[in-house]
Amino acid sequence: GADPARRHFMKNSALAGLAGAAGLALAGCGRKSDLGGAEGAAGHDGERQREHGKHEAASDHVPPGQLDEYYGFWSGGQSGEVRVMGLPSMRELMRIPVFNPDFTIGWGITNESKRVLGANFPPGGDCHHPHMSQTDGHYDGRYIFINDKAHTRVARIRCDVMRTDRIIDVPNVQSIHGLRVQRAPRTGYVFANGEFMVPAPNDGHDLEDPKKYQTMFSAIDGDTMDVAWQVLVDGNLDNTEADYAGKYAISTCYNSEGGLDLPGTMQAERDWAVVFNIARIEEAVKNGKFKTIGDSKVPVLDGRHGSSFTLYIPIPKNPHGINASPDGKYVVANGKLSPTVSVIEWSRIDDCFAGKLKDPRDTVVAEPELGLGPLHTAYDGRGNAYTTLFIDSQIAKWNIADAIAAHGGKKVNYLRQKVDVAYQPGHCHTSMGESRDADGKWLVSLNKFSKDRFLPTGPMHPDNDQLFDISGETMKLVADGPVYAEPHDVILLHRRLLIDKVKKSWDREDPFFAETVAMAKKHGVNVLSDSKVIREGRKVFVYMTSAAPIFSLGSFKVKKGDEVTVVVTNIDAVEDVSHGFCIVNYGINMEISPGATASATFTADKAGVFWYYCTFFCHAMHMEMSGRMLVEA
Ligand code: CUK
Ligand code: CUA
Ligand code: CA
Repeated sequence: GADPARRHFMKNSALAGLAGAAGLALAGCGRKSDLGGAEGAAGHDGERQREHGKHEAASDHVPPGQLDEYYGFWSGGQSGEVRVMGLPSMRELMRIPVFNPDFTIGWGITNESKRVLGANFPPGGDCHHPHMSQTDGHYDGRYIFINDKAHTRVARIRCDVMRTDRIIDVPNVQSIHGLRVQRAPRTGYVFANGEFMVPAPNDGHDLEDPKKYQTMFSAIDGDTMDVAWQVLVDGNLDNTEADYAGKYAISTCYNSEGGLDLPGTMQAERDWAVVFNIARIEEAVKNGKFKTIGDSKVPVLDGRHGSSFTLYIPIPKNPHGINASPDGKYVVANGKLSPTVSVIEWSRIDDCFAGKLKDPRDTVVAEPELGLGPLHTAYDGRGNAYTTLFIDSQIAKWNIADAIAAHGGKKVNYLRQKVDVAYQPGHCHTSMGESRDADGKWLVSLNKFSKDRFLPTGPMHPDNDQLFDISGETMKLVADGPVYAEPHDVILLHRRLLIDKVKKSWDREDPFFAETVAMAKKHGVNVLSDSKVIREGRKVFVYMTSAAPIFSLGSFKVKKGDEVTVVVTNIDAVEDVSHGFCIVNYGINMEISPGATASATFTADKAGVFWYYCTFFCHAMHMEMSGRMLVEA
């Protein structure tokens, strides 16, 4: 366990930071939470722990040669990538470049990746929320969607090849933060929150008039990656979630005040969660009851207070995460500056939209007090919830039914356990926990601080993603996992969802490089067999194949100033024999895995002899897998 003195320091410094910045005192709650620590919970839960002390924590050890039982898809934060990990080993298996140029595979260099990234793509992205497509509340293994907070984009990753295949800009808003998928009947929509409020259109007018600032909730068609519709809201939008019936999406708002600085966002005792009525919105769009903004063709509806499309549920205070329980009954908004979470019952949202409930607050069926800084909640499928407490550096395990009973006046303790984490957790996530198949085996706590848990690495520390066994009555810490900045969220998926779907070589008909193959065809080139150099004015097309350990062209000649397109097709059908194609001093590298065609276009702006070589160690004679580009002055 952690040294109590150090934990105390961490808690106080986090509190001081918050209070100092905002000119607020949170001391009243602080005292209380000191009693609510792991030690403090002993009365009720200590007994339980002793009683069930025989339950040994499961091991994170996966013996050599054996496979992990779970896939984890980790957001890479401002690295812009998604990381594929195995669980329980927490071994990193692969990285999927999404918004980030990556020299490893030539992401941002190859023509195929530039078709995904778009022209003039920015230097990276800030991705927080990876979510897999679902069908009837079950993960379906098709796609993973992820947001880019830094450039207001949403990306789609194909699960069969684990590669990004679409990236879109979301119009009319600034910064996509919260992202979730429609669970039923299927995905369907990808729901995306616009976080920062700006004038609309944001064209240089109304700069100093915050009353004209606004943001919107967006629904993207996950099949076509078109923005289907947007709904204008009051306040800003933080995280979002969807129900299990396909009727609603719901987003938290921490800035109902419309504040422009930190104190400004903390004035109100309650902000809100806003519910979107999908059927009513679709109906209005169908009937043309929308406007468009500027050049954008996206239908925009007005969902501000008084609209029939939305419901504003008051939630204390600056709520952050919002998480639906896998039984399909509840959704929990996490209070952040309030020590509570608010349990909302979906069926009461039905009632409220039907006019049967007067007060939107009546949709809240419990508001358990858990500790300081509740941010996100996960579920085990056995009726328990696990909420991260950022300021307390803990996870609170609590029972949903007991919290509802307590809210109704019954004398029951809904708290099951509090465990210390190291330190300051953001999201936590359970195995299969965001689907009907929540299996309650593992929980990962994504801790923002690692402090003293790893060898020092300079002023910047890794995050610490801690693995807990939650299969028994009590949570048990199994492993610490250092990770590069700055994951926010993760999904943990049983391997059965993907293990037979993931391709081990590229299908020659794959759309990822179909445009390149079509170009070759127009040149009369069969990319599987031809080695050809074709000139069209100042444009030169160089076609070759790769088969360990040779490129089919040992050299090719161009003139200085030519626009050169090199197209390489890997005809090695052997699993795992990827080749690379790097031109020295030319900033070109691309990966060509079995069955793939890859291409890169550049200007031959330097005369001379430039060697190209293979960057993947593919063969005993890999060092010899090279050739020369001859650039005539
Ligand atoms: S957010 Cu980062 S800890 Cu972007 Cu889901 Cu809560
Ligand atoms: Cu091909 Cu190394
Ligand atoms: Ca607020």
